[in-house]
Amino acid sequence: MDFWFVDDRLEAVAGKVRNGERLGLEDGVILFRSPDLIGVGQLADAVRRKKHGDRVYFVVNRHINHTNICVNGCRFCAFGKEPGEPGGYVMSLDEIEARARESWALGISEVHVVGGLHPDLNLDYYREMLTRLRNTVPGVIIQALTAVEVDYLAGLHGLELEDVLTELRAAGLDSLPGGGAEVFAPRVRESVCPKKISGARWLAVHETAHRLGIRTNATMLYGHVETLEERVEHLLQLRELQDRTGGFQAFIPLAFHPWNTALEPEVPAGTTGYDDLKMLAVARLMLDNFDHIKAFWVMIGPKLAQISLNFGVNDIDGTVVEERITRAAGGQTAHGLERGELLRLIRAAGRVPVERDTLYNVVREDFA
Ligand code: V47
Repeated sequence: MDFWFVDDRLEAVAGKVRNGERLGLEDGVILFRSPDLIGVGQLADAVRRKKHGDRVYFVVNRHINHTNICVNGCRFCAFGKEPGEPGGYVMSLDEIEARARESWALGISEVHVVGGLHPDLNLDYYREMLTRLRNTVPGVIIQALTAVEVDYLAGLHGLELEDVLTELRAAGLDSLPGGGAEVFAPRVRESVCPKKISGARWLAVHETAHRLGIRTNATMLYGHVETLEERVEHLLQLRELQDRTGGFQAFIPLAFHPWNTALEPEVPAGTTGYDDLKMLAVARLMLDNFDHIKAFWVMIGPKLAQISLNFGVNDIDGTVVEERITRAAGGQTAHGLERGELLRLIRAAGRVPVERDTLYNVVREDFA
């Protein structure tokens, strides 16, 4: 593996990458601090190519954000509304079913359901939601409820995490999305989401899911008050859990959108393209035991998501449709992308598109 660096400090990290040695905290910080974006990208791309060759995954999916009512009041979130606050909504189960049915015609293989912590929505509501989705779109994988929502249901009913997850799975849940991880460092959580479960609890929910055979994703919300060291520590904690369970499928960095949030005065601007690519590349290098690094085009734009295919990324998520969290915080990207557009982006990067389901089973790869 030949690399060409502008920043000589990358040589030591490159030596480890060449030998397949694990990177540590210091390496991660060197990578983040280096101005040599192309150098870091070369390293990440080499790792990506070894794992996936030319294949780039995407999914035909739809998001459903069933309620924005939330008792957590996270300062980075423009989507959530306090109970009783104007603008709060809850979708009826009929509405949720209708949304899933409408997308069924487009050939979705995944529905992704995430919402706020609504004090009146209990396990019965979620059981019925999942059962109705399972019956409405049979065969479609249901990726629903973040660790934060699972923990909330456990608290509401005085149940163990294992019991809640077992009930949800029996009703139709296949996989947990990666939301709610934010940045694990207690200092950061205290500042941006003081009411949210701790990083340790988020990891415990995922560990329990993995033990039950439920595959999950992991995220990190970056570009607000966190330090580069805190970003790397977050990645190391994910890597450590993955060493023990192997239950994570993909890591997805989420680019903070400050608009309309309580953090906007403190963090008035969004992430830069440079930081977005660096974040994805460093994740690819640190998370050596994760199969997939996914660029969420809704947050970084389809063009940068396409470029990120040269920076360690092997998955550009999906058609998405109707994701409301980013839009509430000022996101300007389209409401969804067609399958044909995802194919075009991947092919124009010289790669081979592979349509997958949530669990990375191949749905289709023989595109004309
Ligand atoms: O948990 C909230 C984040 C997450 C903002 O698992 C924000 O495949 C940016 O987790 N700016 C929900 N981000 C979305 C999510 C997700 C998305 C795509 C794929 C997957 C997956 C998971 O969005 C929240 C929070 O971390 N978020 N507010 C904001 N202002």
